[in-house]
Formats: sequence, structure tokens, C-alpha cells
Amino acid sequence: MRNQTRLPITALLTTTALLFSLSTSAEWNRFRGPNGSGTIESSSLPTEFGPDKNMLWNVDVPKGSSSPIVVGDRIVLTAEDHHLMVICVDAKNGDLLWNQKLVRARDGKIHVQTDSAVPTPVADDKNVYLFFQELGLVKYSLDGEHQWTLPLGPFNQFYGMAGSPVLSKNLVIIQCDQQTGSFLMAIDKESGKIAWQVDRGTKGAAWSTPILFPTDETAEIVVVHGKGWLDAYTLSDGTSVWSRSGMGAGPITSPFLVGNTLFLSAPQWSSHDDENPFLQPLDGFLKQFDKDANKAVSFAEMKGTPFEAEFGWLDIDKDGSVSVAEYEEAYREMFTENYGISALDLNYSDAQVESSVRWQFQEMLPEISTPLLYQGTVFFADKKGYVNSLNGNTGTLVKRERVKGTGAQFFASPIGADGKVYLASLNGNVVVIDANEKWNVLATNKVGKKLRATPAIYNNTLIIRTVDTLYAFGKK
Ligand SMILES: [Ca+2]
Ligand SMILES: [Ca+2]
Repeated sequence: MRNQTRLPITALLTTTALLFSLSTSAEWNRFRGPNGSGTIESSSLPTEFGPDKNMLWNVDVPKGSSSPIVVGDRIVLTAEDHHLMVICVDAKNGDLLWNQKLVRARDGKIHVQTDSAVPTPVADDKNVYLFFQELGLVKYSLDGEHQWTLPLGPFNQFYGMAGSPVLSKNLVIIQCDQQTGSFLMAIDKESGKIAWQVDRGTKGAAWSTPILFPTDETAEIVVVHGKGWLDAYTLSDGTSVWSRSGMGAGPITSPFLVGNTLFLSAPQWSSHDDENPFLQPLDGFLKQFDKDANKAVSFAEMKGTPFEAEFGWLDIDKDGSVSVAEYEEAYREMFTENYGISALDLNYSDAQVESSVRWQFQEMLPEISTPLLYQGTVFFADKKGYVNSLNGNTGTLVKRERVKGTGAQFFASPIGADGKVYLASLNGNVVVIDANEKWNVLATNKVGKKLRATPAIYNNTLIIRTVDTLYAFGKK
């Protein structure tokens, strides 16, 4: 949170409070750390690390794409074997403190690229809150005692649910955008009862985590990036404050806030120059698949083609057939003209919030990995695996380069601390660059076989979860 220099005077009070809280009590207790920023104060993080270098401890963990979080000296993460799992590890030495198993309420249909433990937990200083799409929202004390379960679902989400819960004051907030029946919910964290719920039914599938404005501790509104829309609701009762349309396809990345500037990345899933004959205008789609010419495409009509796997998300209402309306909606989303990484200035007064776009970047975009703003520069890995830097004030591309050894995909979001940016590639390599808009590679570290989870930071220790192991790396 160092890029505070451009903030308007009106934000000074809030900013001072935020900086104070970060310097005293901030910890990596939710997805992407304090206030979802991807950064935290740390003075001495390792540049070179791996199983043979600067490893403080490691512990085997079952699979799960969720990120580890840090509360005090504890690390909490979710996982799955034939049960859903919550694991708590001592951050100082990797000792297992407790491990709880939860029975699924149902078996979700999980896409091959994902799993049952994708949403990252969130914690206050006494309890941790976890969301599983096959069960609902669950609260444990940090000693591993079950407090309550709020059953949620089943969800209509072809790729599975991914957004993480966030906390403000007495509420847990969860964004459940799906193909049909989307909603935003606030739950009283003591009782586990629903405080309010907003129907977002016409807003389709998204995988992002909401952001609280002004900050987690003082938030008055919750800002939600969904498919095509950016919406703000009051934290007190979920009343809509404003809504901005034209926000691209359903995002997997999450919005984040630096001072009063909201950053978000709205995807465009396809482009007209892609060589993909499946994504063609309606007439071509029907000509290719609608063998019985009833102006709808059933699963049987797509089965056995290279596009069989697409049927699941095209059939929005799950009635076994892709209607003309469903295809047209999918096509509009795939080729939306409104997309890009944007910086929006939020102006806040008397609970009336409006936003204006300062810049928008429409070239290569990240797919799953949320961008990072650190020391005035936006860093991200794009959907082809290149590392990019943009000037944080103007959105101008400064450098785009493929880093040797990283492969073509990044699921984890980059994090920044100690003057460095850490980008964890799906192939298990973690690249370290200096936090400069003309960045240079400092090291490429082989950590594991596969790596989906965004790393966390505990004091001067990097916490990295691979597909089968949780590692702590620090300077030795
Ligand atoms: Ca047909
Ligand atoms: Ca249908």
C-alpha cells in the first residue's frame, strides 16, 4: 500500500487510518492479503528459494486451489480428499495444529481445471470463515472448534464457485454469482444468520471476490464486479448505491482498492481474430450443430465434436438444450467490446458513491490471476503467460516479456513486498522481479510440480502452496 501519493485530500483521513492499521495489525488474513491489496509490509523476503534453498519448513497438504491465510502465528487453508477439509498449521514451524473434516452436502460437478476447495478463507482474530460450494459457509474458532454452518447451494456454475468471503465489522460477505440465481449475501458472523441478501439473478457467472470501501475496517459499501456490471451496495442492508454497466465478460479476477482508486480487470474471452470456428455468429452455429433444425442445439448434437465440453456453460438454464437466446448471450459475452484493466476513482460522500474511469488498458489481459498495484506500477501475468507492467497513473504499457521457465499459464495472483514482486506460474515456478515498471528478473525458483494458490506472507516468510505441499521460505 505504498502508492498513496496521488490521493485526493478528502481521502486523507481514511488513508491515514488505513496506513496506521497496516503498520500495526495487518496480516494476510484473506484472499490477496490486507484489504485484498496483494501487498504487506515486509523488510526481508528471500529472492532465491525452493526445496533446497531458504526453506524453513514444509508440510504435505491434500489438494485445493485456495490460498493459505495467516492469523497471528497460524496458517489456515482449505483442502479436499473424500471430505472437505480445514487445516491449521503453526506458521513458525509447520506443525499441524488441527485438521477438521466436513461432509459434503452434495457432490458438485467440478470442472477439470478446478476443485472443491477454491475459495480462500477469511479470518478475524478469533475465528475463520470458509466457503465450500458443496456445503455452504462454515465458521471455526482458531482452535478448530466448529461454530456454525450456513447451508448454501446447490449452485448453477459450470466452472465451479471461486469467489472468497470477506469480513467487515459484524458481517461476512459472499458474492455468489452463477449462471442463474446470482446473489450477494451478508451473514452475521456471530450467529451465522443471514443479515441481508440481494438478488442478482439476471447477472451471470463470475468468480471474483467483493471489495469493501473505504476499507475493511471502516467500510460503508461493498463493491461487486460481476458479469457486465460493477455494483455498489450499502454494507448496512444491501441497498443498491450505484450500478455501472459495460464491464466486460464474467470476471475471474477480483477488484482491489488503493486509496480511493478501484482497479479491476474485465475480461474479453475471445476475439474475432482467434481461429475458433465454434465461436461464430448464430447462423453458423446452428448450421454446424443443429442437425434436426429445431433452432436449438441439444447435447447429443454437440457430443463427439471438439466443442462438446462447451455445452455445459452454453446451456445457461440447464434444460439440456442451447436455445437461440442462450447462444446469443454467450456470443455477446465472448466478443464484448467493453473490457480491460481499469482504474476508477471512487468519490465518497454521505453514502453516495460515484466512480469515474481514469484509464483503461485493452491489450493483453490476465485471465485468472488478479493484477497487482505495487509501488506505483501495475503488474500482471496475461492469459498467454507474459509478465506485464503498466504505469499505475496512466495505464500505459511499459514492459511485456515472457519469463523463461514459467510456461503459458498463471492461476495465482502476483504479490508484492520488500521491493519485489512474486509471480507464481501454474507449472510450479515462482518468478521474482524487482518492483520497477522496467522490471528485471531477479530469480526463477522451481518450487513444485503445480501451483495454483496465491502465496501469502507471514512476517519475513513467504508461504507457498503447491498442489501437494505447503512451504515456508525465508532468508537463512
Ligand atoms: Ca437441434
Ligand atoms: Ca437451455
